[in-house]
Amino acid sequence: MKRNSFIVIIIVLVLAGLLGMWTGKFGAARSARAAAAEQVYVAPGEHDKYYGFLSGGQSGSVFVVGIPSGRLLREVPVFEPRAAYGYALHANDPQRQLLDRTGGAWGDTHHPVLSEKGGLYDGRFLWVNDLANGRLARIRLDYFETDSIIKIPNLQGAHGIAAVSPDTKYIVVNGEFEQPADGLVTNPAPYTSVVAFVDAVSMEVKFEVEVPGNIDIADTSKDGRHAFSTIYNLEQGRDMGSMIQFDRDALAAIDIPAAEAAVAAGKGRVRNGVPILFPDENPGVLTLVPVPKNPHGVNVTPDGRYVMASGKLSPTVTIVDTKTLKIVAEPEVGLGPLHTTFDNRGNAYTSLFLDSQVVKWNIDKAVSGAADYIVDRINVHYNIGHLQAVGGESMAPTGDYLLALNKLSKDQYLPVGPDLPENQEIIDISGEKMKMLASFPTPPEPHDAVFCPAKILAPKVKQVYATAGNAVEAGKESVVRTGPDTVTVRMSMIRSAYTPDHFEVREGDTITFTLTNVETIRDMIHGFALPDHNLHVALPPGATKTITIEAGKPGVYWYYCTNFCSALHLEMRGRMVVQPKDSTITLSDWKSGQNVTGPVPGVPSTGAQQ
Ligand code: RUQ
Ligand code: CUA
Ligand code: CA
Repeated sequence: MKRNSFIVIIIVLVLAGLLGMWTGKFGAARSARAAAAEQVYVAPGEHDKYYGFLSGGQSGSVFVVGIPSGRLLREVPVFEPRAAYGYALHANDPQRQLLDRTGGAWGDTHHPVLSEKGGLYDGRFLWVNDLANGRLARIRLDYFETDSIIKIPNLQGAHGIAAVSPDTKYIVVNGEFEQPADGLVTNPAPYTSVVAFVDAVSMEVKFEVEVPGNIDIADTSKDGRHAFSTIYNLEQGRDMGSMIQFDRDALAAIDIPAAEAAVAAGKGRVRNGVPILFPDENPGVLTLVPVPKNPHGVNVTPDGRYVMASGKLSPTVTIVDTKTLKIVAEPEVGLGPLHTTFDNRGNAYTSLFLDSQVVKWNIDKAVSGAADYIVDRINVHYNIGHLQAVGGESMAPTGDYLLALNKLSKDQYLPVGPDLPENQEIIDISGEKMKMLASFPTPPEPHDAVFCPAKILAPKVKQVYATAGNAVEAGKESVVRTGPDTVTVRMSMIRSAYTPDHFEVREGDTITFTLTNVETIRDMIHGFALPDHNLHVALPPGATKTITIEAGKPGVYWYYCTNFCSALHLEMRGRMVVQPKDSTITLSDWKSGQNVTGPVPGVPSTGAQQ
């Protein structure tokens, strides 16, 4: 009996011990998860600390996410039509025509770049490139709206872009795909590329500098002196095998004031309206620093002292002094280094594509030759391309969060077909060791990101559109026949009605709409969708849009509001009646209901449907 109870006590004690160990371990794991969750949790009604701008890659857009939550706040359409925003949808839309004229209604956006004042983000503009069609776009951040798109002449494959610090004098755009130096296909000489310097305000290409070989990624020194680019095909090869012959390619440094002086002195050879400077005719404009092998990312430290070229095919990062353009160190960091970003404590973070890691290393230690420059490594999922720490591209990194933009997500999300979402991971870099906090999926395919403090940008964002010169005023709407087969419709939209809510036209007519959302309250959007006319306009409060369409086949077409705006949203619709050409029915005025046209067929010379 005694012995039995002794055994029972032992068993109970052992079980209790095991349970304690198990709950302790589980509890620790759970509290680590809870702590990570806490760091990225933004409670309902609260706001993120930063705006994150992620390029949309082959989506042709820019994704705006909140950091640290990773919540998608907005997609800004740039090079592709987006029905939801009524953006560049209809063939007669000026924005659509601009896209068609400059290269097509799709794009491949890679590098979002923010405007700077004194080396700090000022929240005015964001630029993004279209690699595929050689374009540069600007988004004005008071409206989060694309306001300029240009095609860059004499250049193919607009890849790396950067704002010239500290005051965004130019946006530099690198042409990745080499071309015959004179632009003629008959020229058999080795192909070259150009770096284009685009005026950030006028969006004009001011000049270009020829670079022997190709140019990949861009950054600029913090003092406005140099534009840096990596060259991975110094061999000037025309196939992959010949692009990986040399042990060293180059970091190209363009002296901006020297280039400006040469252009001012008429040294540029003008092609397609842009002066091109050729380095052999303009010594001092271009310096090539030999760096190992097929380098990729190029990044200037926040203090402006160093520019770093990430090795890609070499496990090293090459650190170059921005004043002397001399290599000061070449630390090994891991396999497949692609891009580097920075915190505010003298550390660099390099993405390792092949190792699927972020490596943190100390810049001063690496430069001084100390053996212990590697501080930490963290696994990411998987095959990271860019990485970006908050403020890492400016002179004021914040050292709190880093975003890893991974190329593959494999097992990270529920399968949604053979094609998986891209995986973005938020890492806490505030401590000595990096801490994985959270991940979020995005559509394809963010290449790069940049972050702007909410306290800088949020106050600049407009609540409503400024009234355009051609805006329709409430009470002054009209339907006017301006010619035998042309009609203009000036229409206002407000909860929960269109004015006019019906009008008649004739088959064969061309109709020009001017639509104004006369709401004065932020977020009160009305849509205007017209069935079977490929027409959708979404108008934020105060906005006006003009669009011309063909009347189309005879019929009754209900235009309706696409944004759920009020309890009477479903009732917010109206009729466009298209009478057959040979109909004997007269058209009636939308206001009075009186017949105002002459006998049909034929149209009145004036005055119909005033
Ligand atoms: S670069 S592939 Cu941003 Cu790494 Cu375009
Ligand atoms: Cu207006 Cu729905
Ligand atoms: Ca090479």
